[in-house]
Amino acid sequence: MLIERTEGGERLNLNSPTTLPKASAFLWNQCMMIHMNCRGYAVAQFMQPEPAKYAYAPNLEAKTFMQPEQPYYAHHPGRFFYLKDEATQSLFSAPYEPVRAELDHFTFSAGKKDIQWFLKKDGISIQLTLTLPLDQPIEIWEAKVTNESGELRKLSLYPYFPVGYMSWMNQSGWYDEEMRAVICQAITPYQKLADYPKIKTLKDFTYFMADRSPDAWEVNQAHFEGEGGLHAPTGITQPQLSKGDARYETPAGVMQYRMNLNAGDSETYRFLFGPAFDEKEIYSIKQQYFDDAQGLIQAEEKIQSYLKAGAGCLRIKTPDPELDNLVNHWLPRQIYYHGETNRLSTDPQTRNYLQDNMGMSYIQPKITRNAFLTALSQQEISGAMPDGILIQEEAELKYINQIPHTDHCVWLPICLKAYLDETDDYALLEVEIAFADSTEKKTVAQHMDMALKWLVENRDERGLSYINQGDWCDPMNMVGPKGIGVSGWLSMATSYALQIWLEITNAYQETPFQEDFRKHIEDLKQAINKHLWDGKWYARGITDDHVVFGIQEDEEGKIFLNPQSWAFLCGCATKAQQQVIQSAVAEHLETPYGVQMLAPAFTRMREDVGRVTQKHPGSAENGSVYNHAAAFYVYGLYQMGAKDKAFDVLRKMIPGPDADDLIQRGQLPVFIPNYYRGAYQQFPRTAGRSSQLFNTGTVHWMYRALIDGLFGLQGGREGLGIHPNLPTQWQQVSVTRIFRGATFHCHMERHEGLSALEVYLDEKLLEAPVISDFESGKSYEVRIRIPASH
Ligand code: CEZ
Repeated sequence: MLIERTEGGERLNLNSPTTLPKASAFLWNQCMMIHMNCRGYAVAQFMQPEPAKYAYAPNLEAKTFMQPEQPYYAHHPGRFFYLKDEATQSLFSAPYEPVRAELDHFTFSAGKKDIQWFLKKDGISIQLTLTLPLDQPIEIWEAKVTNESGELRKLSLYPYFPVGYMSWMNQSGWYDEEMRAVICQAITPYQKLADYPKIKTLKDFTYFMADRSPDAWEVNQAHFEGEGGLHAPTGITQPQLSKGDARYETPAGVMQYRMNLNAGDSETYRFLFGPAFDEKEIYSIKQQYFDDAQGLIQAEEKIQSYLKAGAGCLRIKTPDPELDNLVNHWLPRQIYYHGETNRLSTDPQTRNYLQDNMGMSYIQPKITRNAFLTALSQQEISGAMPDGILIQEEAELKYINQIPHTDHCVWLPICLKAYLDETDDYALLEVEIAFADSTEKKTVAQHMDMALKWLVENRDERGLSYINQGDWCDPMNMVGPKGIGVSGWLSMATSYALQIWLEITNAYQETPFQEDFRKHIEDLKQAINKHLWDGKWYARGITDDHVVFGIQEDEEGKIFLNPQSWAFLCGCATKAQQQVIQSAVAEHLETPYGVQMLAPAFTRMREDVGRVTQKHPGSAENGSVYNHAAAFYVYGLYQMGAKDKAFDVLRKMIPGPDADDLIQRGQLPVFIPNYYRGAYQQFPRTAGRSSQLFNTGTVHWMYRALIDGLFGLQGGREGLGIHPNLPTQWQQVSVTRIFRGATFHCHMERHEGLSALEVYLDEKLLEAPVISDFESGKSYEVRIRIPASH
């Protein structure tokens, strides 16, 4: 078995370091995240408050966001443990890199609060565990070495934590006896005088601390590696590490522990690795975790209860155990990660911030509420939303947030609806807040009206929405920079946003712009059909030079998924059009790994579309199975009632369960990646390969599609509505739905001879499929009888 679930699905184990060499898992806490690859490579970042590293690449690294398909190489940052047999001098390393010796047993085990490895080689077993505390950027490592060989073994264990190239200005490292730590110090490189006040507050120390004194150590990476290379470092081939330091040299944390292990005996070592402001802080960390016997225990309890609070509102048991496992364990965890960390940025893109918080509606709605208020307080008095939301006092708009995108306003009502469905907190609409550029206060409802009016006004004479340098699709930057080009998708999204806003306001208090908005919805429908329908599907947009693109005549980028999905959502397509579109999507976009974002993928630059066409065909927005876009399609399909197709597309977002599928995707089903490679026709060899990137808006929409669509347990003003859309092949499912503080144990089953859905609440048949009469804190049994034909 290549992968295996243990502890009731709480853990997922991979039993090879080579079959899925990029397989990974991630941990996070309130101020850091670490992405651990099964072979020992790591990418870790902490917030101070901007994201920063404490273990670096061996050369100067550009500051950038997390990369898809992160390439690993021998000197890539990682956490490694060499084990040398003193008698035979034979060497291997845990978890697998850098020695790459064939192991007798390998298990990489992804858990929710920890990552573990169980390894065996020549009668010695090594168990590694990585955990994080709740609120400090610290990796807590435990290495347990056991002699299972039946005879006395003389061994040396060498944890090797490369620190990398810290700075071209100043970097050094030494061993401190009292702290039992390798301490590395640097100055974050800078040149502007104005940066100095910030620079001097940074945590520029990296430490690697042990709970017991080593026999020897090495801090100089080059001396450690020597001529032997990382496969057989010179430092290790000698009897003892040379206790060196690094003086404007690249540091590493290496220690040596000699042990004489009798048969059956084991030794356990603990280490802490992380950034610090100064030696005083390092010392206090030592006191907290190593000098106080309760330190590590308390840390574990805290992170455990923190993670429990992110369990989400669905527990399912369906005929599909892999889906159950993802939904019950990993999906809410990934949503929680987004909602808590904002993808480790201080200026999340507005659309990401709103969608990430949409997901939080199902996990911790209070956070969603605050996020809406934060976002709206940064709206301009013109109604426009900024490209990014500043969530730290000194944050500024960086990278992609300096590029003008026109879609940010549409996410407001769309995400707000999920929050209101879940909480019924319509009082939020009455909260008064000011603007980024005005102290005048208006209610949330008025802010929303203004956002929608901004969208309505930012349309051309045809009535279509301007795209400027991008919409949802970040790199579609050359369609409308002259201020002429329009987005087909955004025109639809604007219509959908208006409709959702009318739904919200009609359920509470009508907007004064109701009539106006209604008219715009109708106008948009006309304009979309007049200018963008190409006979088989909707075009993606019209360029600055009035060229319609994403149509049958195009050789590349003929068909884009988003305008099709959102045509379903905004209701601009007739029944007949919907059918034609579905067939076209099936023909051009569907693959065994999910539905592609566009096809054929662009192989050359299209200067009237932009940067997206320069991405490698089949990667990211250029025709991958971009799961965020696929999730919109799923949501649209559920809205149309295409429940079997919706499930089929949704299911393909999860790697496995077949070994072939897992190997091709190269990823464990412990998160949904932002994409799987597409260009299925053009590059079948790489199609399906995971980006390994767990930052993605997909998860919120997937969860929402499960709640509103598949299980149809969506909240509303009257209470919990019940409209399941189970795939035809499912006879029955059990779903525990936590909703507004109450717990509903729902059992859904198909029955012959039923003409309509029947819902029994504690065995009493309800008149309509909605549960209104319930109390927070109580549990209910709900029996749902579904007509066999539904
Ligand atoms: O970023 C995402 C954005 O965070 O791409 C999505 C967009 O909706 C999200 O808001 C689709 O474009 O080239 C680029 O700039 C890329 O577009 C990336 O930044 C992209 C990556 O997937 C990073 O997560």
